[in-house]
Amino acid sequence: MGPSSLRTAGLVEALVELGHSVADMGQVVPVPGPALEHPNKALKALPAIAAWTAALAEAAYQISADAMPIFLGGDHSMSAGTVSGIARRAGELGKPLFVLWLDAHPDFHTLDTTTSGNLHGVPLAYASGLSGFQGYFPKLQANVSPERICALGIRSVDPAERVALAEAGVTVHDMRAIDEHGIAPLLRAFLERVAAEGGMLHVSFDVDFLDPAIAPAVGTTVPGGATFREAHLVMEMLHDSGLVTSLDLVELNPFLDERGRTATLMVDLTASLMGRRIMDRPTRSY
Ligand code: HAR
Ligand code: MN
Ligand code: MN
Ligand code: MN
Repeated sequence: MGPSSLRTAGLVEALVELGHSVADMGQVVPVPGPALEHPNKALKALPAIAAWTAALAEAAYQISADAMPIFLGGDHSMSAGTVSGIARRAGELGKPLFVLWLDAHPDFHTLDTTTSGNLHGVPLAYASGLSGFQGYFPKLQANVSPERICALGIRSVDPAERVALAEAGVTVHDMRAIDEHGIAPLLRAFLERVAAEGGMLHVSFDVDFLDPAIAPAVGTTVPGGATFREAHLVMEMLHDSGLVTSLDLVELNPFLDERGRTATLMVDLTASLMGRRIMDRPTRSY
């Protein structure tokens, strides 16, 4: 339902109004695989997520040949597919891939360490090439180097994730760092690294990056998230950088929304990333 709600909130129209040519590719169709037994009995919907990962990785690889894909979700487990597919494309182009992970959570569990068994908690670890996915998720054709990942807005981390993030060398800017330094210098330093290496940049935007007061339509709200202005500033800086080559919009659950305000905000934030300026923003009542 998340993609439908982003469409209804006018995502395509907003991008067209900014002068972009947009093709709505519709729904990716996963091909279900066999049932999979895993020693971690908590894992939920493992065969379905593995099938989605394969289908989305292929779609991401194909579409990124000549367009900037925007992947609409849906559960954040979808980024196992999108990021790995984009990593394959980057490898073929000989460019380093960077990932900006905008989220309350780092989603850095392996199949062995997740205790909730919710596979939206694992995509970044899978796409980073961490072990423990072999035989269950599709074999990775390319991964993102963890030192090229910046997780921004983090405020809910499980103990196993904390250890794995440090070992892998992921840059984590939690909300305390944002409070203390401001979000702009943290993002700017990362963007300078991407530019210096001539990299591609995938942005994975989980709705729960935002404060629940402005974005209630997500199943895993965590207090103390990014404000309206922090989020728009991130998007505006990303636009000005000219570095973003692919985007995920994930975890939107319209059943939890209030009069579509979260969907509308996600569309407006995407418009900022794609070039809309404050002075051109439509008048809205919030
Ligand atoms: N770390 C917790 C778990 O694995 C919570 C994960 C929540 N993740 C998302 N996406 N909603 O960020 O269960
Ligand atoms: Mn989810
Ligand atoms: Mn997430
Ligand atoms: Mn999250």
